Amino acid sequence: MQPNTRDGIILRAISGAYTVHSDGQTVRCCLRGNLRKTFEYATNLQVRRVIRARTIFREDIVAVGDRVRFTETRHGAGVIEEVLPRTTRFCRAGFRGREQVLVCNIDQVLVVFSCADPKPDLWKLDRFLVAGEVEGFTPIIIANKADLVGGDAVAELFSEHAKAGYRVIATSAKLDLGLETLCRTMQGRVSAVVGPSGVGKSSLLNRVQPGLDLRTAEVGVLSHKGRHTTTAAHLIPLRTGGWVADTPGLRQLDILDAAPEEIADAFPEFHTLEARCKFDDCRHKSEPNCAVKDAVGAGIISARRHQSYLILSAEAEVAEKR
Ligand SMILES: Nc1nc2c(ncn2[C@@H]2O[C@H](COP(=O)(O)OP(=O)(O)OP(=O)(O)O)[C@@H](O)[C@H]2O)c(=O)[nH]1
Ligand SMILES: [Mg+2]
Ligand SMILES: [Zn+2]
Repeated sequence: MQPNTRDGIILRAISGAYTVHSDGQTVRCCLRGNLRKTFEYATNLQVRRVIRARTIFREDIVAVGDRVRFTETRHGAGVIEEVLPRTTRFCRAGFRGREQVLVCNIDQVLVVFSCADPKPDLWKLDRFLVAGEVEGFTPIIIANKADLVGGDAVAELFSEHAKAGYRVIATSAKLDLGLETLCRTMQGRVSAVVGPSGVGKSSLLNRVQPGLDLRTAEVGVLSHKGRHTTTAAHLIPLRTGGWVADTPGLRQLDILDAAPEEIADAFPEFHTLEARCKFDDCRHKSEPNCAVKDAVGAGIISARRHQSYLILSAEAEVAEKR
């Protein structure tokens, strides 16, 4: 490593300008030009000679959460020289179906939905959970705005998901409910906070870490929809240790289609049953002696979750043929 080269973590990445956190300090960085290129080298020569260079037209060569190596050019400014390999990621569907890394190198995904205002759309919640599961996470559900409905109603709203094995934490950013549990869950870990717009993601983080002053806005009076107040993902160092990424509210279209074979694996309540289906490649649709469908019939698996699985599988099959 060169003497003035340092390691850091990307807090923000906006149109080619990167905020890097290193040793408690933030440094504004740009990207070394050759990181935007792929090179082909001559194979028949002893010296390494570039025979072709291509520019990569991808926005996320560097994404929030990336570990990078940079050179400080002057105080508070630098150039990113190297992006270290990513371990995990959470993506959104980008322009023309291409995926965009929203945040990477995370340990856990917290999916925030509100109990009311906007009313929770459980079908959409399933999409978020599948998006997390296909990246290898078991998301934790944060049921925010619990103050608007009361304790029993919160449990009732998310009961299917609790039964499927998901951990559900009820919170209220308004009345400071469940915030200690949320803090403990985030402590020492790298978390991505995702969910639709207006559910209170930024509000929760403002309560968890006073002084953050993240922008928040009321949901539309008539539409009951969020206003997409947070516009870009960014990573925040937590005083209690760990990091958390606030992200923009995702619409249904922003959530990536999973591959058809990934969908069943993304429904944890199917896992132990699948081995008991008659056919090894059972899709739990119309096959005879399907243990998953039997469990639906017996009320062990929620019929709505099974329906959600069928919808997402059908969509994945269509997407794969495109
Ligand atoms: N009653 C109630 N209102 C809340 C709670 N949490 C957030 N809100 C309100 O919900 C609105 C939306 O909150 P935000 O924090 O901006 O929501 P967000 O999820 O960050 O939204 P985007 O940035 O658009 O994705 C604001 O008016 C908040 O005051 C809560 O626990 N209870
Ligand atoms: Mg926000
Ligand atoms: Zn089956």
